[in-house]
Amino acid sequence: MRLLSTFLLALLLTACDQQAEGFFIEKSWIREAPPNARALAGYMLLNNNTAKDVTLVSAQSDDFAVVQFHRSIEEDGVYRMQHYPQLTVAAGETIEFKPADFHLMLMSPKRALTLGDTVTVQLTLSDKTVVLLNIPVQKKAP
Ligand SMILES: [Cu+2]
Repeated sequence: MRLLSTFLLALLLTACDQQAEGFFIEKSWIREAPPNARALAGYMLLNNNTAKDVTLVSAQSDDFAVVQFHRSIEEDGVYRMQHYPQLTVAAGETIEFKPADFHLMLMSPKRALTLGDTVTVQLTLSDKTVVLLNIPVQKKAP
């Protein structure tokens, strides 16, 4: 029994290792906004478990006119948003997009998006790799 448990644990660890390899994005969500909102915010966790920096050079979606990388910065109690034309996730690092911090700024929606809808966002990396995300519209983080 002990041997079996060890074996299962080893299998489990192997599975986790495989899942954690490379560059991957998880926990993505778009915050639900009123129907007349001119912009929505998207959040996610970018994991770079590779030995090389990964740079995002663009984002786009058929559901929005423009998608940008932004970061909310507080200065003297006032939040403003900084636009990042591109964003680098250093080797071995993670960047968390979360409220009041980095976010995907999804501007000028082309359709009304409500709770439970899914938005496809295409991220392009500097090496031309395209990452497709299907991001759910939710009230809060998954
Ligand atoms: Cu923004």
